[in-house]
Amino acid sequence: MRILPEISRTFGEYLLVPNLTDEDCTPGNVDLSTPLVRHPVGQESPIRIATPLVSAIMGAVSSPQLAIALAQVGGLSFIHQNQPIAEQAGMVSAVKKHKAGFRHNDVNIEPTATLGEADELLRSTGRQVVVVTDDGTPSGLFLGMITAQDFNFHRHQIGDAVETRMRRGAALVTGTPGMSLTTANELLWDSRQDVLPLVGDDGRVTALVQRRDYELHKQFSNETVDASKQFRVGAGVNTHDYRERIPALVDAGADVLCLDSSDGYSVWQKHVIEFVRKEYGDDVRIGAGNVVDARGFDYLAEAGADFVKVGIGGGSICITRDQKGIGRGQASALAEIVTARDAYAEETGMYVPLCSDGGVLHDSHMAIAFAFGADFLMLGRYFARFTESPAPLVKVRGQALKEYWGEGSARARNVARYGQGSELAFEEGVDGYIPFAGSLYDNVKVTLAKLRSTMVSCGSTTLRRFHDTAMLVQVSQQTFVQNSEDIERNERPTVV
Ligand code: MZP
Repeated sequence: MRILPEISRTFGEYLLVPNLTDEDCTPGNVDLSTPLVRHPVGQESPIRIATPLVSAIMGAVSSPQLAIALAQVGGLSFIHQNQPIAEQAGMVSAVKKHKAGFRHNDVNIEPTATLGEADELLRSTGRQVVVVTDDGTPSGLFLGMITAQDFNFHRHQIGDAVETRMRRGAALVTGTPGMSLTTANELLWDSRQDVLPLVGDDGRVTALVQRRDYELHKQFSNETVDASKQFRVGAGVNTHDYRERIPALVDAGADVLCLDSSDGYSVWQKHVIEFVRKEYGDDVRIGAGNVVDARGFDYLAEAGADFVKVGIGGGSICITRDQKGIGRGQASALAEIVTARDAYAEETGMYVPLCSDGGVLHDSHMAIAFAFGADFLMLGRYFARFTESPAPLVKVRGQALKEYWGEGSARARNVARYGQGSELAFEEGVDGYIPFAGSLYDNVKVTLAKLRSTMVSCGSTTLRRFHDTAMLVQVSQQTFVQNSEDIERNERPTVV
């Protein structure tokens, strides 16, 4: 038996102390891009992502819809593996088949086409666009074209969208199905609604898109979309059926794989990585984990993992620490493994990125994780709250909630990740609710603004420099006590 000399610490126990902010250090200059997979020191990673956030390999989190929304803001999803191989591969190919961005050549609608015809055409292309009409049918009054995601969002927010006539902004734009697309575009434009007509190279109006989606596309498409104009998507794999699952996922177009395990310091993970190298060389990239100390990192890095995932027991739905007594505070685990990663890079010339998985309860924790040296973060609760997650949206006493359940819960029964042999003898996760937060785009935008602002205060415009120069301080036990006492005694101002 050995007792580590340090206390197991989590993100909430630290604060950042600002560094000098100079003229060049502005939010607009902050570059959040990060390497996703291993690369020789001094060279670019073959896969970089513009936004250092990936979605958890969980049934409540990573669906094709969420994967597309996350790719549109520069991040990446890992489609979960707790489902039959064909279904998972189908989800991967659904993301790959989705037309990345808004390429106007995809849908050639004549400006003289009627709204009814435009609607038909857009629907037939399978694009995520719906036309909302007064009476729920394409033949009724035209109110605007919106993405399916937003349609669902409004439905849940204000009840049935059709009945309430979709109050988007102050005024509804009404037209008739016989109205020409050009006129409808002009109407929408004049109404100052958040919708833009998209004009092709030849000056023809070819589609209506949301202003924010268009801006997003312009901002991120280069980073997110590889030469084939498809969005990137990852997929979880396990140590049981990998001989069949991995080829199916590769065929479906998965850009990167990740071993999905609560304890990745095992010979089984090494076997899977060996299988990938033997079958595909470096053409298929695979991350491994989860581990919480340098021994685990070294083992997986040496086995050839393309990135290593850190974290045991820190997930918001996780009860592994109570059930099995296993785990480590996320900050402590990360601190030790970041040192191991940098030592490994120095010794071998190979940089193996670290993914910090779980334990992010507030946006500020993301900044702390990056200050500790994480290359990117895997998030479950954060993404499950959004419109685009596959988790059901429910109303409880008037409050909109999303269901969120752990992979080790009785609901998910993810035996490959949590089982003992072929069964789940006990649960390691809970099945609960989290407040619904709206669209992924709106939330990620605010989160990234916070992160950029923190980095500017700390005098950094890249994640690497942020880590290299960050100064962290531990908060005292008294701070926690005082905070909760203040809240209990109502000594904090309340929002009115
Ligand atoms: P969080 O972002 O909700 O805090 O944590 C998400 C992470 O929790 C996942 O990426 C996964 O590593 C872990 N997880 C998923 N299911 C369970 C469970 O049932 C779990 N215990 O711990």
